[in-house]
Order: sequence, then C-alpha cells, then structure tokens
Amino acid sequence: MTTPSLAPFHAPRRSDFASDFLWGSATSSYQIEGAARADGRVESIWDRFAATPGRVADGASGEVACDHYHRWPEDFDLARQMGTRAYRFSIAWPRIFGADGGAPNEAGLDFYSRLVDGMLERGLEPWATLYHWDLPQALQEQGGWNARATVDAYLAFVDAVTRRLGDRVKHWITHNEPWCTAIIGNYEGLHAPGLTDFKTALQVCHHVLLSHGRAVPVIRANVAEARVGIALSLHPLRAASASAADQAALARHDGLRYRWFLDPLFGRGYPQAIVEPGDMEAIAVATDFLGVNYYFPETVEHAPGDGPLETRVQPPAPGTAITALGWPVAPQGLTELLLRIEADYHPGPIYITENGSCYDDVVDADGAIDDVERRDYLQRHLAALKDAIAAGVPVKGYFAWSLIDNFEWAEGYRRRFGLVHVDFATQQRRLKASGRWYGQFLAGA
Ligand code: IFM
Repeated sequence: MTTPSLAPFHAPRRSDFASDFLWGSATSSYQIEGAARADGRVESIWDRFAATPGRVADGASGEVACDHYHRWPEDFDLARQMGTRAYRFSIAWPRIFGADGGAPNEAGLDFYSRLVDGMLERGLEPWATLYHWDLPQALQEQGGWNARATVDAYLAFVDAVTRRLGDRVKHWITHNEPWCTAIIGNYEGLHAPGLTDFKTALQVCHHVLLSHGRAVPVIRANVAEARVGIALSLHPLRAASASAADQAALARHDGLRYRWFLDPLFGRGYPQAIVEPGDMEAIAVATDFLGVNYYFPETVEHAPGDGPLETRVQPPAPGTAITALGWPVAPQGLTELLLRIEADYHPGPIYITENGSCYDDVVDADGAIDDVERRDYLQRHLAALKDAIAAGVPVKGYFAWSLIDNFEWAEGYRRRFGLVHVDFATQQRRLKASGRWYGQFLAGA
C-alpha cells in the first residue's frame, strides 16, 4: 500500500453519522454513457477534443465508455446492492439540444426520464447535475462559454430538463467544477475545448457563474420543493514556506482557486470586477446547499514567470502517500477545507458531491479486485468527514466518486476511480473490495 505517511486511524462506522445522513455515489454523462450517436445526440466538445490526435491518452473517447446508456439497470442494481440511497448523475446537453435553440429532443428527455424512474424504483434519490462539461460542439463554434449567448442557451436547456424531470428530481446541481470548465479547458488546454488563453478562461468563468445564478430561479419555477446548489472542486491551500514570496504566491493562488468562485457565489463579488449591472446579484442568488468536491490539498510556491499569477503547486514531497494519479492522500485536508469554508461563508448545508481515489486495480484469477488502498482512502476520508461534522460543519451527505470505473477525461480509461470495476472489453461489472466495504459500512449500525 502506498500510504507511508499516514497516521493510524479508527475506521468510521455508519452510526458515527446522523441517521438521515445521505450516502450516495456519483458519475457524469460523458464519462459513462457511451451511445454517442444514439437517439439524436449531437456532437459535444469532448467528442471533438477526444477525436483530436494527442489530446486524450491512448486516443480514447467516451463513444462507448461504460455503455451505461444501455446497461444502466445493472449499474443501478449495484448502487442499490451497496446500500446507497442517492445517486448523482449528469445530463448530457447534446442529448437535449444542439445549437439551433429549436424544440428539445424528446428522445433525449425520454432517456433521462427512464433513468430517473430506474433510480426511484431502486430507492436511489436522483441528484442531477446540469453541466458536467459536455457542451454541444455547435455552441462552442459560436464562442462556447466565452460568449454571453451561451448563458441563454444553457437556460433553455435547464428549462427543458427541469420541466420534464422536475416532478421526480428535486435535487439539482447547476454546474460541476467551474474551475475545470474555465481554467483547465480554456487556459491550461488540457480539457475540451483545449484553449490556452487566460482572458478567455476568466470570461468563461464569469459566464458559467452567471448561468448558475440565472438558472436557480428557472429551476425553482419548474420544480416544486427544488433544492439547488453548485459543486465546486476545492483544495485546502498552504504556502510552501514562510517566506514573503511564498506567502504572497499563496494569496494570489487562493484568489483564483478559491475566492474567485466562492466570493461571488456568497455575494462578495470578484476581487476586481468588470461585469454587467446585475450580474453579481444574479450569481449570489441564495442556494439550498453547497457541493464540495474534495480530492487533495495544494502547497503553493512563488514561481517567477510561471503563468499569469507566477505561482506553482508543488508536487507531493517524497514519502507522501499518493494515488495512481500522483495526488496526495490527505484525509485531514478534507476536515481543514470544510472548517475553512464554514468559517469563511457559512454556506448552509454542505454535501460532499465527490471524493474518491484512483488506483491501478488488479483482477485476480477468481475475478476479485482487492483494492485495499481505495478502501483505506474511503475509510480515512469518512473519518475526516466525521471530524468536520463534530467540529460543527453542517455536512449532510457524501457521494463517492465514482460508482463505476469510467472515462477519466484526458487520461482516458487507464485511470480507475470506481467502487465497481468495469472490464471495458466485455463491459462486465464487478464490485471491488472498496465497494463491498462501502456496502458493509452502510449496512452497519
Ligand atoms: O472524473 C473526475 C470528475 O469528472 C470531476 N471531478 C474529479 C473526477 C476525478 O478526476
């Protein structure tokens, strides 16, 4: 096990959490659905990006993925078998609309309607994410999120989806990880649409946040008793040293990575804002919960000449426990992050909308996957979550990332996060030891 720097801990028990604490797992459309051309789905920016040589490891794409589009009953059976009671999924915009703003695609809406019925039949509460990165390519060609008109296109999409599903889906997440949409996709160029312009990335960020704020009243108008939030990817941040340069680098990094999102969402505007009148009020609309996606902390150093902020996130120190993606395993970072968010913003109910780990799984001769590292990661993070709750942070639920192995964006299929193993050649699903443990934990007192 690659956990050399981790302290001993007490494995958490379900009874350590409130009896109404929500336990779930999470996925996203492009990462699992496949069926890229079924029932009128149009091209997304991820189809285009994956088809561009050199963009995704091994030339992989989400064209088939886990074929969840056809195999969802089996996947939901596994989620149910584990004892989860909630399931977070996302809705592929390209299944509902292209760019023409005409009528929504009924076949796409029907698919999600069947999916929601399938969840409810198995006692899984649906938590729908409206944007998990698969923008229709035709909209990208009109400027994508850099164009203000995309906000209106998004609202039409949100309106169509919430009208159709709002009788059964009460929990809505407007956006997953706007940081990734804006910065990784438009400045770092590592995600679709693969642009590398900082100004564009900031404009994209503003339009994504604006679309969130303007979507909330649309959702509430269409869905009785709607509970609406946004899911942010957040890290606890530390300076690499006590030097003035590293402390200043930390403040800059913090400004972009944390406050650029949370400050406007909680009514404090951007550090320096040049936006249209009313935008900031729209973004700061009151929501019902904050979704926090936590994976690891970042240690920041001053890096002259490195990007617009001249900051760099240090690689983990030698001896640090890391996952197969090189991400530090730092459960206490979850406690630290939650305490900070609560102290800074008092956001109300918080849900951990993603948390999980990537390891190289081995299927043994009997078909078993003894992923002890992932199980250990899960246990440690639930223990850290328990600590945050004990310290007064109002966390009300946890969604493990991910229910099943899937298309891990630019890493293709070589990186696995699932509690359920997927053999991508045969599409066979197998519960891993981590998934089995999650089930035993949920079944326990
Ligand atoms: O797979 C992703 C997911 O789509 C968004 N959050 C992080 C996960 C792991 O990288």
